[in-house]
Parts: sequence; C-alpha cells; structure tokens
Amino acid sequence: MPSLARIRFAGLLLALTGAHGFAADIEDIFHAEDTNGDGAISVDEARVVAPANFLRIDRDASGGVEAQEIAEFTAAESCPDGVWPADVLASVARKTLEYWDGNRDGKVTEAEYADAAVALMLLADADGNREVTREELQRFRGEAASPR
Ligand SMILES: [Ca+2]
Ligand SMILES: [Ca+2]
Ligand SMILES: [Ca+2]
Repeated sequence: MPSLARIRFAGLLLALTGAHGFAADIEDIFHAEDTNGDGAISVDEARVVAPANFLRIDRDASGGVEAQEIAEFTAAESCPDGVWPADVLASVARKTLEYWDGNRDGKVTEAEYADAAVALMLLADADGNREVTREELQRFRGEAASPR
C-alpha cells in the first residue's frame, strides 16, 4: 500500500503539476508556477495556476472532480516510478480526493481544489515562510520517495 507520504506526494504533484503532467520535473513546475521568477512558489502563485490545473483534471468539465477522474488523470500521465497497479491507483485517487474535498461531499470544486493546492504546496514548506523553493520541493520529493 502507498504510504501516507506517498499519497501526500501524489496529491502535491497533482496540485502543482496538473497542467504539465504528473511527473513534471521541478524545473518544469517552477517554470510554470514561479511567475515572478524569484525562485520560490508563493501562495498567490499557486492560486493563480490552480484553475487551469483543475480544468485539466475535471475531464468531463462538470465543474467537480471525482475520484475516478483523479485516477484517470493519474493513469494518463506518466507516474514517477511507472504504472501503478489499479488498486493502488484507486487508493491514491480516493485519498487524494479526501485531501482535496474540503466539505466532504465526495467531489471537489475548483475553489476546494485551489485551497488544497495551496495547503499541499505548504506541506513542502520546510521553513514555514509560505513559499516553496526548489530545495524544499526536492527535499519533500526525496522524503516521499523513500518512506520510513
Ligand atoms: Ca515566485
Ligand atoms: Ca468532473
Ligand atoms: Ca519555504
């Protein structure tokens, strides 16, 4: 089963990389999200890109993202370590939905997604200054990749 860190990582990646692919590398993420080019993704910057990312995951354009859509989106993108088994994928999608679904009604609106994108981004904010640097994201990614 995927570890909590891995599921958080999946949610973070989806939150940060919805518009550029699940396995986008850190330079791609910063190129797209660090709009003022100061080397850190701020809360405002993460919010600005959230709607475009949301539209990409909301495959049927219903205005709500469901677990199945998260699973489909994840499967359609390349994963960091190849294709996950269907049960793992379903589990990650379900957990990711739980993280995103602020009011717990089983689907995620664009506003919930934007809030979650910011909250998940801040999981990587090791020094708590509400911005995420390449180093912070790299470290978070490394910790998620080797669960203890
Ligand atoms: Ca920035
Ligand atoms: Ca939908
Ligand atoms: Ca920081």
